[in-house]
Amino acid sequence: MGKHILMKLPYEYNALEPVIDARTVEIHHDKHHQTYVDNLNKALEKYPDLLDKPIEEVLSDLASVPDETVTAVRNNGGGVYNHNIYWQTLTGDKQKQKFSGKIAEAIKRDFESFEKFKELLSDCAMKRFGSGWAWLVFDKVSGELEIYSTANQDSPISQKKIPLVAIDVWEHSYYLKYQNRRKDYVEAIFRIINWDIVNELYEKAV
Ligand code: MN3
Repeated sequence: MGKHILMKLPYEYNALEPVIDARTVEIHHDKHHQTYVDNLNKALEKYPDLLDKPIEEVLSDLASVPDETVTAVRNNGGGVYNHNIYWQTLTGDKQKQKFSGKIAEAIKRDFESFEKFKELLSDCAMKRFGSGWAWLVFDKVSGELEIYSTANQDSPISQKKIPLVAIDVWEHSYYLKYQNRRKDYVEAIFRIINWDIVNELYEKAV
């Protein structure tokens, strides 16, 4: 496999407007996400065996990563993988924003309703102090959906959970447009979730 490369955005920079402005998408993807890729490659340059593995495999087994580089891999590998999920599960396409499929049934089963789910995930995103992520994940052990947050770039995949919806609450994901109003960004992001893809991820996970 060799070096990690930055995933291509599945849409134009302006595709998520007005929820997320083009400039934010451009900087977030081309600069922030790219930096995680570069630093991950640096962190693994002395470990060709690890560099050859898909990042989700490395993150799923951080115990196999040498001590001297594990923090850099956790932070930058998480940064690469978490953003891959983030871009992939957002869309400007109205058709794909329809809450439907097996995932919709499962959300209603585990959280009562879409409104309740939204309330719980928003609340989780608001309570994450500082930088981090709020997630909807599938927990392989319990067989249920779960909402929780991680600090920094820690990834659910390192905790045996499969990420389905990702809300990046680092300020770089919203500051240009929303400044300090994380709540407005979180409220708006529910309008651009790509339920088609989230459903696919869910069906693959169960
Ligand atoms: Mn980010």
